[in-house]
Amino acid sequence: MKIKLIAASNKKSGISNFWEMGTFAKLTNKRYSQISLALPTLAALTPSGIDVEICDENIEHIDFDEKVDLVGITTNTYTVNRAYEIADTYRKRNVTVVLGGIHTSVLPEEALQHADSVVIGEAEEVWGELLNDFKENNLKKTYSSNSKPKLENSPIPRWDLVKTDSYTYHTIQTTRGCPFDCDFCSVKLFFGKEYRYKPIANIIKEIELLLKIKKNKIFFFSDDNITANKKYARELFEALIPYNIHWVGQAAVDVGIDSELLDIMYKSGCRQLLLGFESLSEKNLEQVNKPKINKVENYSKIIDNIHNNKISIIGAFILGDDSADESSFEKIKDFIEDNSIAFPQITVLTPFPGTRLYKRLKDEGRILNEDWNNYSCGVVCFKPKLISNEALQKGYIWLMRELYSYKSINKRFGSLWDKGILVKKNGNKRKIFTKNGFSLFLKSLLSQDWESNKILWKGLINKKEPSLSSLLGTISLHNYAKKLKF
Ligand code: B12
Ligand code: SF4
Repeated sequence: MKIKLIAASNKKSGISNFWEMGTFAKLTNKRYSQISLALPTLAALTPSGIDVEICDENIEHIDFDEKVDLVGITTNTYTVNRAYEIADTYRKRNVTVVLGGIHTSVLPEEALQHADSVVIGEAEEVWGELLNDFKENNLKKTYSSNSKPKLENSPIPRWDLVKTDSYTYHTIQTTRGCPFDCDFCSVKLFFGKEYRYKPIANIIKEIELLLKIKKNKIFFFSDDNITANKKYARELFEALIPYNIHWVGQAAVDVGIDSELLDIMYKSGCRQLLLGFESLSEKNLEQVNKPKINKVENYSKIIDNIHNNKISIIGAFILGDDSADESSFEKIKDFIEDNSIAFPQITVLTPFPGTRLYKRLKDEGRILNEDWNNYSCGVVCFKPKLISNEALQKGYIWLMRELYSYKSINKRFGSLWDKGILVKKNGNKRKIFTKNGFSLFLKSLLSQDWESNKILWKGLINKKEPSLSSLLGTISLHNYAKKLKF
């Protein structure tokens, strides 16, 4: 029996979003940032004796003519339309299709219009049963486990089947679940409140394996909140120290109050943290149920503390909450610049199906658009409360242009550079970018507006310099890159 596990391409879903990090991958001479962990995880759960193949449409074409018995496709909301197209193509060829992942778990009825079977929730406890049923020609429409799988016995993902050379990051998941319960988040809904851990010894084995496959690659910890349990986090970070890796991870902002933990994080190789600031309005943080961890009055102190530990920040802010008005965009811009947040991750509030946010907006008749291709966090799909949807869309584009203008980047990076956050403690330059990567990276940041994005992509693909003069400000990127001595 042969199984093919597929991730649908973002681009073919109509998404061109900086936060897919495709441009970043180009800068590191890779084709994409990282593989969807679902694929090597499912491959590892597949009993030996079954032939498994992994195909990520973000880095390769799908060979629909290849002979396979079963196709499994992973889904997020923003790629699900393309996943359905792939599923339909296979089914026309009489290949059995199984769908799984965060989107189809919430909308299995929608998914069943395109699949023979849908796995609802995590696959660990049902994938084996599904394969058995398939062999016996007795496939059920849906599979779901009664409990959240324990991660103690999780097999190491099948990295031998992944084309790791095509990705910027080695990706690892150490925990699942989140003790918090934010209104807009799919994670809590899917992985649950109980925080589950992989044993640290297993994570270390996985790191050793990945380092054998490729040294000097940055690690991306795909945990939603890697420091939710400080004791576990500390143990994990201490165990990482001897491996001399660099890593990027995601945490709640409360990580910034614990200087001792930040120090171990730096020593363990943490160089960048994605933090969900979400909003500068206490009222809104309360409405989205995030007031316990996010205290706006502490934000600047937290940021300084993290910077003092030589860790840079990807700061996530959401536009369009119920307290957002015309003045919100400028306030966020000023805050980000004043606090030197290197990589602002600005998103439009997006009512992902299944979340409390979706239900509330649906009940209030405020959902404007349910074409899942638009659920990329850059398109307004709902009616905001205090401003029009057009004003929100315009405000988003304005803010992205401002923050990724040369002037703003220069201000933020210049200040980080002066504080020494862009260098290692021992004085060496960070090796995150390839030699000419940094200037390309800045260009990609500058291309955040939708029109010039197209020009930039064309320019990169043809390896020609696109004209960015309207965006560059006074000093050229070349000079900027030189200042950074790459
Ligand atoms: C790593 C990551 C990324 C990476 C990309 C990884 C990739 N190649 O897909 C990056 C950083 C690029 C990224 C970007 C974005 N992301 Co993201 N990301 C994640 C994150 C943190 C981890 C994913 C992961 O590795 N999970 C671990 C695996 C093992 O879990 P899993 O995929 O759910 O798989 C299990 C089950 O679902 C099931 N399963 C899954 N697929 C299948 C298939 C079959 C056949 C079967 C049987 C079972 C099955 O089995 C698996 C094992 O139990 C998740 C949050 C999370 N915890 O999952 C968000 C998440 C997927 N991202 C999300 C979002 C919104 C985005 C952005 C839009 C954010 C933005 N600011 O722009 C962008 C999208 C850009 C783009 N166009 O791609 C949302 C998606 C919500 C939704 N409903 O779709 C999530 C859930 C985060 C959240 N807070 O809600 N992301
Ligand atoms: S803290 Fe992060 S992962 Fe947890 S529920 Fe809130 S947004 Fe989701």
